[in-house]
Amino acid sequence: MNLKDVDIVEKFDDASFRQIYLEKGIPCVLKDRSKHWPALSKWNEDYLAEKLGEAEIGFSDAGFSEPGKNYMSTTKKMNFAEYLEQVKLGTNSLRVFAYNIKYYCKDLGADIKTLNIDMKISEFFCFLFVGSKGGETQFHYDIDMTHIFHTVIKGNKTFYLYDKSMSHNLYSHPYTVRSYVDVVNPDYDKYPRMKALEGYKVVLEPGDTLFIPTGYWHQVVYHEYSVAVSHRSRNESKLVFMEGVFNLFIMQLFDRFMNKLLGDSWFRYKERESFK
Ligand SMILES: O=C(O)CCC(=O)C(=O)O
Repeated sequence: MNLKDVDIVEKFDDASFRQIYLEKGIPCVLKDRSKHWPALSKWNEDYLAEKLGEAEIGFSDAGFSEPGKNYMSTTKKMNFAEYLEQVKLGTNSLRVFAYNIKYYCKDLGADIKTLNIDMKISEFFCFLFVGSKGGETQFHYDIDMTHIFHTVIKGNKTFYLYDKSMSHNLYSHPYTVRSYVDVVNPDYDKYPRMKALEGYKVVLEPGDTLFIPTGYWHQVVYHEYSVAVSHRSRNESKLVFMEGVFNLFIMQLFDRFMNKLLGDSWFRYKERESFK
């Protein structure tokens, strides 16, 4: 498996970003796009607990990848304040996955400003991600086929990234946006095609914004308590936009229906297909 470093863009200009990364679909880390956000200085645990502590949130665990589980399904609900207490004690590796912060908490939402990039970036679909040591977001690409700008506010975590052309070597499951391989501990006996994988690895730190092009596979590993938000920008291609609509409203619902109907045997069928 070949893992390259992601380019770090220190001096941003829109034309170069568009030409070198956006149009070619190559990820990069943008430095300082978020330095004017109040979130970077304000979002300590006490402040988050004050603003969001009472909210009952659905949390995800590693079972995100277990047979029969749906993409984005949650495992447990609890108050955010209770979760933060458990994280402080190091007793919880659950994660908040894609919680619409601008919709559910206007005060925290106001601490996130624009990225000052010359693209149509959705202000409404701004999602919060929280996790801690031991937490992991398994392999997937984003179902709506948008470009993602993922900005870390606290802590650091590692992203593993692969282009869509690597789907075959990632044993992607049909009717889903999921792969069940683990690039951190690759099992080459079970998944020999993984040896041919070529992708990127990057450790993100507070203030870094990772650009994840449409349809890019990613697996995320938390090394410590980390808080991040992601912005989305619609792909300019109508065809890609339609693929996102199809994924969300047809493919995903079909997969959920089959999960309910056939459970484990539906998962085993998709797994067999992924080996072909
Ligand atoms: O950081 C995470 O836990 C997941 C991030 C992710 O999957 C995304 O932004 O699409």
